[in-house]
Amino acid sequence: MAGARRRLFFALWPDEAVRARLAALQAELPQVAGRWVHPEDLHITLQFLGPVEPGRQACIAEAARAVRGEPFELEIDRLDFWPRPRIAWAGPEGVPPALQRLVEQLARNLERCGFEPEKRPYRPHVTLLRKTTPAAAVRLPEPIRWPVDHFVLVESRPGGDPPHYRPLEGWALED
Ligand code: 2AM
Repeated sequence: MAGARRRLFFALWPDEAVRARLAALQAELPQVAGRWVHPEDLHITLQFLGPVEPGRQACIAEAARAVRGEPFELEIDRLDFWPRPRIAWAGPEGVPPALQRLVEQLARNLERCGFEPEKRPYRPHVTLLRKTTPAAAVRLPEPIRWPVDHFVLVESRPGGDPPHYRPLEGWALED
């Protein structure tokens, strides 16, 4: 039997301290309308894979294992809104070079498993609120420092009660 497909994506997963600060930011958001992302679901997507057949998962794990990365720090200093997905998000003003290299390596390695690389420029962000109303961007007075030393493969299980995302496996970023 083929088995069920799982909806997967690669992500940066915050530690408890960073998660608490991101959740505190949700509480301070000026937008009131919308659907909050559950604090345990807060993350930064590296690459979205979509529904994946069980037979492709070994290739995906190998693509992650082959990444040669390095630890880096993210400075979450911007709160912004995108009108088309209608989300409020927090993220870094720019993309740290080590993060850009990580995303590019992962995309290149995943091509061997049949995943098309994303054509749009990579915009790291933590979605805080969905289906929300327009709001102006603000710079956070106290940026959130997020030390990144690993990345994870996450399963998305929409429907039912949150949390919807579950990390399945992680890989260290080593010097
Ligand atoms: P979002 O937070 O900006 O909505 C799991 O669904 C994660 O993958 C979310 O972080 C979501 O981004 C992202 N995602 C969902 N569908 C996507 C798609 N088609 N392309 C790229 N990223 C997607």
